[in-house]
Amino acid sequence: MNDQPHSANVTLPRDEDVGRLRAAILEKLAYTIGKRRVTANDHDWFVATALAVRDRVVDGWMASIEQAYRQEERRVYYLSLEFLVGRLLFDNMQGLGLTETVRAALSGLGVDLDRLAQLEPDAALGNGGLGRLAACYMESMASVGIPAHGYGIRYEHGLFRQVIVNGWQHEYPEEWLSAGNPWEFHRPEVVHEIGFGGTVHAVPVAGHMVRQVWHPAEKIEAVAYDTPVVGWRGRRVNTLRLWSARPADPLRLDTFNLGDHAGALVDQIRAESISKVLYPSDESLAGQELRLRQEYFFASASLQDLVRRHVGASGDIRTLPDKVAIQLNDTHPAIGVAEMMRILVDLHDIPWDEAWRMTQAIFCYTNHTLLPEALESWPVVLMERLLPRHMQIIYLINALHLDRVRAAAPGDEAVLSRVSLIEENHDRRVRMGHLAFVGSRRINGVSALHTDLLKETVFHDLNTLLPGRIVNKTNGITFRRWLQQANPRLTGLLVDTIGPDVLDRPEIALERLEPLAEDAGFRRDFAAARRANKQALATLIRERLELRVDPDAMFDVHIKRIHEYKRQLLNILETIALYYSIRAQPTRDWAPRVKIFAGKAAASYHRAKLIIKLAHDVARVVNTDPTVRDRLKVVFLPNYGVSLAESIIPAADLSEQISTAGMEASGTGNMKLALNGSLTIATLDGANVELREHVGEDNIFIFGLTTEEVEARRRQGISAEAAIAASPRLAEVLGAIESGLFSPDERDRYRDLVSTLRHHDHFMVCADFESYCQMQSYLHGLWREPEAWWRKSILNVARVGWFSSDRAIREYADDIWRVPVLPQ
Ligand code: B1N
Repeated sequence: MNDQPHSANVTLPRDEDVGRLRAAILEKLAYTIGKRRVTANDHDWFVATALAVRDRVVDGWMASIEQAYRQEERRVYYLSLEFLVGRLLFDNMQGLGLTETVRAALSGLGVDLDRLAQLEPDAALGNGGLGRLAACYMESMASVGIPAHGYGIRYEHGLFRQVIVNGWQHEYPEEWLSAGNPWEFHRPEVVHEIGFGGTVHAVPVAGHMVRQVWHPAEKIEAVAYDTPVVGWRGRRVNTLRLWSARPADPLRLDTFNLGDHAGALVDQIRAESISKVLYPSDESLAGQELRLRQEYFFASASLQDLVRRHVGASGDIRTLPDKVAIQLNDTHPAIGVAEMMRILVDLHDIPWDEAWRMTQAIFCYTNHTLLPEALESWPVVLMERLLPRHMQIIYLINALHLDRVRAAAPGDEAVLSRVSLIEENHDRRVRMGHLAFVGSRRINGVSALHTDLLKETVFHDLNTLLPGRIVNKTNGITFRRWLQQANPRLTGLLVDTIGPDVLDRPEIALERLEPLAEDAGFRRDFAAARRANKQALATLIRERLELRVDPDAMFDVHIKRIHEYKRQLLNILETIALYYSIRAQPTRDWAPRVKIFAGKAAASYHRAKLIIKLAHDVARVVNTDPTVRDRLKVVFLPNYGVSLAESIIPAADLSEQISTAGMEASGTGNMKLALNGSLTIATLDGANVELREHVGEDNIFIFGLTTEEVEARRRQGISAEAAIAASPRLAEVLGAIESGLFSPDERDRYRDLVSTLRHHDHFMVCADFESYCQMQSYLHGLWREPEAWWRKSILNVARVGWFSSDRAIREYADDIWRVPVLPQ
């Protein structure tokens, strides 16, 4: 268990506040949960506490909602299929300044707040960085005072629980709602009907006009669940509205009465399956019909909801673009562009051209990846069957779009086929990125490099045709969660040394840390805070894996989804090389190192699962080899998620950000680790490029091929034979894996894997191996000079303020949404 105190150096709560809160908790325990102190278990205490805290949120929430109505504020709608929220207790207490009051109220009842907090299940409604970014942005929008609503799906099962059995990943359903969710408010009265399938009929209306009327074959309902999102210091409380699916008719009574009891429930199951489970596909196309149903379900419910709100408040649909900005988090909600046109043209009788101008003024789109396997496209036949009216609308958008293209580039058939919303190779497909692009006023990438590549690659032609729409918004992270909550020890030290406004304006205040890098006394305190965090992580590792690690060893951390482009394999190969070096010179004075891995593989991504198995096979050999003793340990922590990240990140010394250059759009773990004092070993990829600019090139450790060099290599061919011939240690490592040295029970286990590395090194694992190893041994040396290491570590903390999600959100507010923010 994490034994950290969860907050530090805060003023003591007042006795009367403590007393009131204690009474409120006891009231919840009695009258909502139905228990007395003597029979309450920890979970009851958690729920009672959460409900008492939630009560304190409500007034501010209502005030924010009323203010938005009264002042007719322009609102931001953030549409995302994923919100990787994690736990909420500390977010809410901290936002309201209640943490110490709650702690004292509970301790008077003999209950420990930090123990309770561990009982809250993570809301894991996301796969990785994209979903976590949405959660950070929701928190920052409330903190900088933007009237914002998040819209998504209330999945009954979030991202699967990862269990490792004999080194292999197994997936189990995640049950975050099984004991109820104390934060949400069910809104049974907020319901929208969602149609699928059926036919479209042209109905004549006044004059020569016709109206297209869609008669869906299937109707289901989206019902709202609201979770308040508390901003820092309770400045504003916004809403995360998640939709749950239910059948329009719960039971077919006629079928039931005929005795077909299961058949009578078919519609219910079909409807409810839409919000049943999050697709565990990160950076790959889910592809199934159910996924498209999820996308349309939540996009349609959200647009109906916001249009109803707007028309209810202003009475005029035509002012929608003045009052609303909709952000599409990747293409997952891009069908919303066609849905908006349907709402405007078919339901509100707005002429097509005007509706299209309105739509383009309302939507903006964030692209998060260039990986071809993640660029969404849907077969035209599927769209025609499931969303016949939307397919017509997309055809018309495309026809008008291509007319403009023809006018701009007469006779250029190649350009025409590249910018068409319909891909005509093999089966015909709708390119969702293209649809999002033409329907949006702004398109943004998530790091400077990624945005440049967007302009050069997937959106090259569209950017030429519709110039000026693409802008960059480098990602950010919320420091409230990733520094204050996750690392109270470091936060306490920062408050003591550079002052309490590090909590309010960390982007500026952290700079005052800079001179303290030269202060030996401060370095000692800084190292001591980190030592305590490492001790806590060592305890967690011992409890979960029955493995002892030395808290004085370098904690070398590689935590993220398992993917070939993220190159956990490169790290494992280097680990094996280090293992052989230690065995070859067992008496040399090796600085101890713990290699820590954590991350989930998509259930169907066999190669990623094999990489997890290899990490375990290597761990078994290394950790039990008596000649290695404690100088190298390999750890794989199962079931990575937000809460586990909060335990690992404050204890990390070295951050692995080693993706193949050009492939990681941004990364955000890189920012979280640097903020907590890790040094970074990295390729020039994603936001690592900007991290280097901020922390300075002496304080980050860059290796490997650049994006251009990777491209050039790939053009030459991707055989790694030359790289292997030039590196005896790489040859040795590959030979060992291939021969079954780490898999004596199944000698061929890694044959294909190694053969791919040798002959089709698409991810440049072999190409970058030597350069990576050299940087690792340089860092090994640096770790032996603690004063130099801590100096760099402190400078990292001092210089990463820019990566705050408040900064990112302010940029979105100014350049993209055109909404005002609170002064900093
Ligand atoms: O989005 C993050 C970035 O920091 C990461 O670099 C990027 O890899 C990540 C399909 C995705 N891009 N695309 C996805 C997720 C789920 C899915 O079904 C694609 N995730 C990212 C935040 O910008």
